[in-house]
Amino acid sequence: MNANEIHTLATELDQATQEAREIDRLTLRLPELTVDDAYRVQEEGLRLRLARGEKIIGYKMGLTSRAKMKQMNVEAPIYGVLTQSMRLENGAQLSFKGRIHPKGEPEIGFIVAREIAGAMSAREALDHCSGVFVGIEVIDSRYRNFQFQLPDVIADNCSASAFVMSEKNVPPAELGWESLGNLGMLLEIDGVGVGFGSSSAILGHPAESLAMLSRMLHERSQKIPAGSIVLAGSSTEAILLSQGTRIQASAQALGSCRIKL
Ligand code: OOG
Ligand code: MG
Repeated sequence: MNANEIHTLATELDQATQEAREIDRLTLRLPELTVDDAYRVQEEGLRLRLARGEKIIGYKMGLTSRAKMKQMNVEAPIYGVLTQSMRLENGAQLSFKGRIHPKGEPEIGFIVAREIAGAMSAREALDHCSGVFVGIEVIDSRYRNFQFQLPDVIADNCSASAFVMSEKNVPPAELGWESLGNLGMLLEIDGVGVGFGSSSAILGHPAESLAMLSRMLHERSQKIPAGSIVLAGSSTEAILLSQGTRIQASAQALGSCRIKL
Protein backbone atom coordinates (compact mmCIF):
# COMPACT_ATOMS: atom_id res chain seq x y z
CA MET A 1 0.00 0.00 0.00
CA ASN A 2 1.26 3.48 -0.73
CA ALA A 3 1.56 6.22 1.89
CA ASN A 4 -1.56 7.94 0.60
CA GLU A 5 -3.75 4.88 1.05
CA ILE A 6 -2.33 4.34 4.55
CA HIS A 7 -3.11 7.97 5.41
CA THR A 8 -6.70 7.68 4.13
CA LEU A 9 -7.40 4.62 6.30
CA ALA A 10 -5.78 6.22 9.37
CA THR A 11 -7.84 9.38 8.88
CA GLU A 12 -11.03 7.35 8.56
CA LEU A 13 -10.35 5.56 11.86
CA ASP A 14 -9.20 8.77 13.55
CA GLN A 15 -12.44 10.57 12.63
CA ALA A 16 -14.58 7.62 13.72
CA THR A 17 -12.77 7.69 17.08
CA GLN A 18 -13.23 11.42 17.53
CA GLU A 19 -16.89 11.29 16.55
CA ALA A 20 -17.61 8.04 18.47
CA ARG A 21 -19.06 6.55 15.31
CA GLU A 22 -18.73 2.91 14.31
CA ILE A 23 -17.51 2.01 10.83
CA ASP A 24 -17.31 -1.12 8.70
CA ARG A 25 -14.17 -3.13 9.33
CA LEU A 26 -11.46 -2.40 6.75
CA THR A 27 -11.08 -6.03 5.67
CA LEU A 28 -14.64 -6.02 4.32
CA ARG A 29 -13.45 -3.91 1.42
CA LEU A 30 -9.72 -4.72 1.69
CA PRO A 31 -9.62 -8.47 2.34
CA GLU A 32 -5.91 -8.52 1.48
CA LEU A 33 -4.90 -5.96 4.11
CA THR A 34 -1.67 -7.24 5.66
CA VAL A 35 -0.56 -7.10 9.29
CA ASP A 36 2.38 -4.96 8.21
CA ASP A 37 0.17 -2.41 6.46
CA ALA A 38 -2.17 -2.48 9.48
CA TYR A 39 0.71 -1.43 11.78
CA ARG A 40 1.52 1.33 9.28
CA VAL A 41 -2.10 2.54 9.57
CA GLN A 42 -1.77 2.41 13.37
CA GLU A 43 1.47 4.44 13.22
CA GLU A 44 -0.10 7.01 10.89
CA GLY A 45 -3.09 7.31 13.26
CA LEU A 46 -0.65 7.91 16.11
CA ARG A 47 1.04 10.62 14.06
CA LEU A 48 -2.34 12.36 13.69
CA ARG A 49 -2.86 12.26 17.48
CA LEU A 50 0.66 13.52 18.19
CA ALA A 51 0.03 16.41 15.79
CA ARG A 52 -2.94 17.37 18.01
CA GLY A 53 -0.63 17.56 21.04
CA GLU A 54 -1.07 14.05 22.46
CA LYS A 55 1.98 12.38 24.03
CA ILE A 56 2.96 8.70 24.00
CA ILE A 57 3.05 7.28 27.53
CA GLY A 58 3.33 3.57 26.80
CA TYR A 59 2.00 0.48 25.08
CA LYS A 60 -0.72 -2.10 25.45
CA MET A 61 -0.54 -5.72 24.51
CA GLY A 62 -3.79 -7.37 23.43
CA LEU A 63 -5.09 -10.87 22.83
CA THR A 64 -2.42 -12.43 25.05
CA SER A 65 -4.83 -14.85 26.80
CA ARG A 66 -6.97 -17.71 25.45
CA ALA A 67 -10.05 -16.07 26.97
CA LYS A 68 -9.54 -12.91 24.91
CA MET A 69 -8.51 -14.73 21.71
CA LYS A 70 -11.62 -16.85 21.95
CA GLN A 71 -13.93 -13.94 22.71
CA MET A 72 -12.63 -11.87 19.78
CA ASN A 73 -12.00 -14.79 17.44
CA VAL A 74 -8.49 -13.54 16.68
CA GLU A 75 -5.59 -15.87 17.40
CA ALA A 76 -2.52 -13.66 17.69
CA PRO A 77 -1.13 -11.16 20.21
CA ILE A 78 -1.08 -7.54 19.04
CA TYR A 79 0.10 -4.21 20.42
CA GLY A 80 -1.13 -0.64 20.45
CA VAL A 81 0.07 2.70 21.80
CA LEU A 82 -1.17 4.50 24.93
CA THR A 83 -1.33 8.31 24.97
CA GLN A 84 -1.82 10.64 27.93
CA SER A 85 -5.40 11.46 26.95
CA MET A 86 -6.34 7.81 27.62
CA ARG A 87 -5.13 7.83 31.21
CA LEU A 88 -7.65 8.31 34.03
CA GLU A 89 -6.95 8.98 37.69
CA ASN A 90 -7.98 6.23 40.07
CA GLY A 91 -11.65 6.71 40.99
CA ALA A 92 -12.27 9.12 38.10
CA GLN A 93 -15.39 9.31 35.99
CA LEU A 94 -15.03 8.22 32.38
CA SER A 95 -17.35 10.10 30.07
CA PHE A 96 -19.69 7.72 28.27
CA LYS A 97 -20.14 10.30 25.58
CA GLY A 98 -17.26 9.91 23.18
CA ARG A 99 -17.33 6.09 23.38
CA ILE A 100 -19.16 3.74 21.03
CA HIS A 101 -19.58 0.45 22.93
CA PRO A 102 -17.00 0.48 25.74
CA LYS A 103 -15.94 -2.74 27.45
CA GLY A 104 -13.88 -3.10 30.63
CA GLU A 105 -11.19 -5.66 31.41
CA PRO A 106 -8.67 -6.21 34.22
CA GLU A 107 -5.01 -5.76 33.35
CA ILE A 108 -1.59 -6.32 34.88
CA GLY A 109 0.75 -3.47 33.97
CA PHE A 110 4.42 -2.56 34.25
CA ILE A 111 6.33 0.64 34.82
CA VAL A 112 9.50 0.45 32.75
CA ALA A 113 12.53 1.99 34.48
CA ARG A 114 15.22 1.18 31.90
CA GLU A 115 14.81 0.86 28.12
CA ILE A 116 13.74 -2.61 26.97
CA ALA A 117 14.90 -3.50 23.46
CA GLY A 118 15.11 -6.46 21.13
CA ALA A 119 15.06 -10.08 22.21
CA MET A 120 15.12 -10.29 26.01
CA SER A 121 13.89 -13.05 28.26
CA ALA A 122 10.78 -12.31 30.30
CA ARG A 123 12.84 -12.29 33.51
CA GLU A 124 15.34 -9.86 32.03
CA ALA A 125 12.56 -7.57 30.75
CA LEU A 126 10.94 -7.63 34.20
CA ASP A 127 14.31 -6.63 35.74
CA HIS A 128 14.02 -3.41 33.72
CA CYS A 129 10.76 -2.48 35.51
CA SER A 130 10.38 -0.52 38.75
CA GLY A 131 6.80 -1.49 39.47
CA VAL A 132 3.87 -3.76 38.69
CA PHE A 133 0.27 -2.58 39.04
CA VAL A 134 -3.31 -3.71 38.45
CA GLY A 135 -5.35 -1.67 36.02
CA ILE A 136 -8.64 -1.50 34.18
CA GLU A 137 -8.54 -1.07 30.45
CA VAL A 138 -11.57 0.34 28.63
CA ILE A 139 -11.51 -0.87 25.05
CA ASP A 140 -13.85 0.56 22.41
CA SER A 141 -13.48 -0.89 18.93
CA ARG A 142 -14.34 1.57 16.20
CA TYR A 143 -15.80 -1.31 14.16
CA ARG A 144 -19.47 -2.19 13.90
CA ASN A 145 -20.61 -4.69 16.56
CA PHE A 146 -17.05 -4.84 17.97
CA GLN A 147 -16.20 -7.32 15.20
CA PHE A 148 -12.93 -7.41 13.35
CA GLN A 149 -10.11 -9.50 11.94
CA LEU A 150 -6.46 -9.27 12.94
CA PRO A 151 -5.41 -6.42 10.57
CA ASP A 152 -8.53 -4.38 11.44
CA VAL A 153 -7.88 -4.33 15.18
CA ILE A 154 -4.18 -3.53 14.70
CA ALA A 155 -5.05 -0.56 12.45
CA ASP A 156 -7.54 0.59 15.13
CA ASN A 157 -4.75 0.84 17.75
CA CYS A 158 -6.00 -2.39 19.31
CA SER A 159 -9.32 -0.84 20.41
CA ALA A 160 -7.49 1.41 22.92
CA SER A 161 -9.73 3.98 24.57
CA ALA A 162 -8.90 4.59 28.26
CA PHE A 163 -7.21 3.01 31.26
CA VAL A 164 -6.64 3.46 34.96
CA MET A 165 -3.80 2.19 37.17
CA SER A 166 -3.84 1.25 40.84
CA GLU A 167 -2.26 3.94 43.03
CA LYS A 168 0.18 1.48 44.47
CA ASN A 169 2.71 -0.31 42.33
CA VAL A 170 4.89 -3.07 43.69
CA PRO A 171 8.58 -3.55 42.83
CA PRO A 172 8.91 -6.85 40.93
CA ALA A 173 11.57 -8.16 43.37
CA GLU A 174 9.21 -7.56 46.27
CA LEU A 175 6.31 -9.30 44.55
CA GLY A 176 8.42 -12.24 43.35
CA TRP A 177 8.37 -14.04 39.99
CA GLU A 178 6.12 -16.91 41.11
CA SER A 179 3.59 -14.65 42.72
CA LEU A 180 3.37 -12.31 39.68
CA GLY A 181 2.84 -15.38 37.54
CA ASN A 182 -0.22 -16.52 39.46
CA LEU A 183 -2.18 -13.55 40.79
CA GLY A 184 -5.91 -13.98 41.25
CA MET A 185 -7.65 -11.22 39.27
CA LEU A 186 -11.17 -9.97 39.75
CA LEU A 187 -13.33 -7.51 37.81
CA GLU A 188 -16.41 -6.16 39.58
CA ILE A 189 -19.28 -4.10 38.24
CA ASP A 190 -21.35 -2.33 40.89
CA GLY A 191 -19.83 -4.62 43.50
CA VAL A 192 -20.70 -7.84 41.67
CA GLY A 193 -17.88 -10.09 40.44
CA VAL A 194 -18.17 -10.45 36.65
CA GLY A 195 -14.66 -11.56 35.63
CA PHE A 196 -12.35 -13.98 37.40
CA GLY A 197 -8.90 -14.92 36.16
CA SER A 198 -5.29 -15.60 36.93
CA SER A 199 -2.30 -13.65 35.68
CA SER A 200 -0.95 -17.02 34.49
CA ALA A 201 -3.52 -16.79 31.66
CA ILE A 202 -1.40 -14.01 30.11
CA LEU A 203 1.04 -16.03 27.96
CA GLY A 204 1.81 -18.20 31.01
CA HIS A 205 3.28 -15.20 32.89
CA PRO A 206 2.58 -11.46 32.36
CA ALA A 207 6.31 -10.70 31.95
CA GLU A 208 6.21 -12.87 28.80
CA SER A 209 3.89 -10.23 27.34
CA LEU A 210 6.46 -7.52 28.05
CA ALA A 211 9.20 -9.56 26.36
CA MET A 212 6.91 -10.24 23.40
CA LEU A 213 6.16 -6.52 23.04
CA SER A 214 9.91 -5.85 22.92
CA ARG A 215 10.33 -8.42 20.13
CA MET A 216 7.34 -7.11 18.17
CA LEU A 217 8.57 -3.50 18.43
CA HIS A 218 12.07 -4.62 17.40
CA GLU A 219 10.60 -5.91 14.12
CA ARG A 220 9.48 -2.35 13.46
CA SER A 221 12.84 -0.89 14.61
CA GLN A 222 11.35 0.40 17.87
CA LYS A 223 12.05 -0.03 21.60
CA ILE A 224 10.20 0.38 24.89
CA PRO A 225 11.59 3.63 26.33
CA ALA A 226 12.34 4.14 30.03
CA GLY A 227 9.30 5.63 31.73
CA SER A 228 6.78 3.69 29.62
CA ILE A 229 3.64 2.13 31.03
CA VAL A 230 2.88 -1.31 29.54
CA LEU A 231 -0.44 -3.17 29.84
CA ALA A 232 0.09 -6.92 29.47
CA GLY A 233 -3.39 -7.81 28.14
CA SER A 234 -6.51 -9.04 29.87
CA SER A 235 -6.65 -12.46 31.51
CA THR A 236 -10.46 -12.60 31.18
CA GLU A 237 -13.17 -11.71 28.68
CA ALA A 238 -14.00 -8.00 28.43
CA ILE A 239 -17.41 -6.94 29.80
CA LEU A 240 -19.71 -4.49 28.03
CA LEU A 241 -20.15 -1.36 30.18
CA SER A 242 -23.24 0.75 30.54
CA GLN A 243 -23.63 4.32 31.71
CA GLY A 244 -23.85 4.87 35.46
CA THR A 245 -21.82 1.83 36.56
CA ARG A 246 -18.82 1.49 38.89
CA ILE A 247 -16.02 -0.78 37.71
CA GLN A 248 -13.28 -2.16 39.94
CA ALA A 249 -10.33 -4.44 39.23
CA SER A 250 -8.19 -6.11 41.88
CA ALA A 251 -5.26 -8.50 41.92
CA GLN A 252 -4.25 -9.65 45.39
CA ALA A 253 -0.98 -7.98 46.53
CA LEU A 254 -1.32 -5.32 43.82
CA GLY A 255 -4.46 -3.93 45.42
CA SER A 256 -7.23 -2.45 43.27
CA CYS A 257 -8.37 0.47 41.13
CA ARG A 258 -11.75 1.79 40.05
CA ILE A 259 -13.57 4.10 37.67
CA LYS A 260 -17.16 5.26 37.18
CA LEU A 261 -18.98 5.59 33.92
C1 OOG B 1 -8.66 -5.88 21.20
C2 OOG B 1 -7.84 -5.42 22.36
C3 OOG B 1 -7.49 -6.56 23.28
C4 OOG B 1 -6.58 -7.24 25.56
O1 OOG B 1 -6.28 -6.91 26.73
O2 OOG B 1 -6.58 -8.41 25.18
C5 OOG B 1 -6.96 -6.16 24.62
C6 OOG B 1 -10.11 -6.07 21.54
O3 OOG B 1 -10.45 -7.04 22.22
O4 OOG B 1 -10.92 -5.26 21.09
O5 OOG B 1 -6.84 -5.01 24.98
MG1 MG C 1 -6.56 -4.90 27.13
